[in-house]
Parts: sequence; C-alpha cells; structure tokens
Amino acid sequence: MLRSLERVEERLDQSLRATDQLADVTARHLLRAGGKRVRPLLALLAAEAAGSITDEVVEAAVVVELTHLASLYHDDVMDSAPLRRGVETAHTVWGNTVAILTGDLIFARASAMVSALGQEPLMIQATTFERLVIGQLKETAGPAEGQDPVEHYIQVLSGKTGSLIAASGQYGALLGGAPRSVVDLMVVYGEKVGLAFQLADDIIDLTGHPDVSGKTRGTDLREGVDTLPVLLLRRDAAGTDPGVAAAAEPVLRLID
Ligand code: GRG
Repeated sequence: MLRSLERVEERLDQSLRATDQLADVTARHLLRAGGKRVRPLLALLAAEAAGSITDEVVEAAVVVELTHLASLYHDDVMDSAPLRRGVETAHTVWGNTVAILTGDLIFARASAMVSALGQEPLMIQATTFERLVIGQLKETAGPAEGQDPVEHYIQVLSGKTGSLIAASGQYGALLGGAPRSVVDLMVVYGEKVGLAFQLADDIIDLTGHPDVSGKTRGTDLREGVDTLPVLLLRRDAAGTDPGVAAAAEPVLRLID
C-alpha cells in the first residue's frame, strides 16, 4: 500500500507540471503543503479488497486527489480562508483570479486523466462534480423554507464531503474488478464516511485534539458555523420536552 501511495505521489506531481511558469508554481502549491491523502488511500484499499491495484487504479487515485485539490482552491476563495494545510492559501499569495484559475486548471487535468480510464469512470466523475457543486450551493443557500436544519446539514455534507469519498471507493472497486452491486454500494459508504469525517471535525472544534494541526479549538463557534452539536442543541431547545429544552437553553445562550 505504501508503494502504491508513493506512485500516486509521483503521478500527482507529474500531472500538475505546467508549461506556464506561474501555473507550475500555483498548481503544486497546495500539493507540496501536505494533506492526508485519505481519498487516494480509500481508492487503493477498495481496489485491493476487490481484486488488485492496477496502473488504472493508481491513475484513479490521482484523479480523486486532484479533484479534491481543485475544490480546495475554490473553497478557500469562497471562504476567504487565510490558511490551508498549514500554509497561506493561493488567493492570499496570488489573489482570487489566480486561485480560481488554478482550481480550473487542476480540474482540467483530472478530467483529462479520467477520460483515459473509460466511459464509466467519466460518468462517476461527472456525477461527483455535480454533487460537490450542489453540496456547496446548498450550504450557501441555507436550509429551504421549513426544512429541518439537521437534514440540511446532512444534505450539504453528503454533497461536499461524501461525494468524493464515495467516488474514491467507486473508482477503486470498479477498476479493481468488483461487481456492479459493490461499486454502487460505495455511494452509501461514502456518505456515511463523509458524515463521520465532518462530525469528528465538529467535535474536535469543541474539544480540541493534539494531533490535529491547523485547527484552533472553538474556531467554528467563534465564526458562527453551524456544526452538528450546535444544530442538535437548537433542536433540543426548541423541542417539546421541557426537561431537554431547559438543559439545552443555558448552553445555547453561552454559544450565541
Ligand atoms: C472545482 C471541483 C471543484 C468544486 C467546486 C468549492 C466546491 C465546488 C466544493 C467545496 C468542497 C469542499 C472543499 C469540501 C470540504 C471537504 C473536506 C472535508 C476537506 C478537508 O479534507 P481533508 O481533511 O484535507 O482530507 P487534506 O488537506 O488532508 O486533504
């Protein structure tokens, strides 16, 4: 698995080399800054469980990390985030236009690579991209009229985080040789893992964690981000059980 991850790393670096000098630097800026490579690892693990890690599987593992990377460039512009992976974000260094175009360039590289893998991976890529964008749009729009905020939170995450985790599993299972039913199940798997991933992040914001760098305790709270613990407290405070509402209310008052 480590050898396969090293191949992914080499291919990631090669795939982001550009003839344009500025693009060459900006496209590899976040790649060089680190990252856990959770999505490529999931693709490799799914392929190994299904059969074997072929060259195509390594290419697909690169595609998911590139797509993730492209979305990070865009997301950081949208959120005006100063830091990502412990370094200054691309828009902080080069401005919004360069950061957006760099995200586009990386996404174009991912698309070219996936198209070489055939029709089915191309469909997975298109569906994943749409779900990513819809998740982001839903987050921007907020809950629909009368929608339960917890349901909205889950919809946003299923798109923003679950879709690419699902795609990692889908690519790995498909190219590793799993039957159709298993490839499809990876969508359900991705949604659950994506939700768990975000939930852990929400809880770390409240409790802190020594192993998680780049996240100061209470950042979400200070910035008014609706994390799941806060949404659940609000629901409890507005609920019909007077005991639960009374317990939730003073905590919420502290937060708000
Ligand atoms: C251009 C592809 C593209 C998308 C546009 C901006 C956008 C639509 C979607 C935003 C998606 C997004 C950034 C979701 C957050 C996902 C997430 C959990 C990021 C953190 O993932 P980690 O912890 O990060 O795996 P590292 O740095 O370890 O890779």
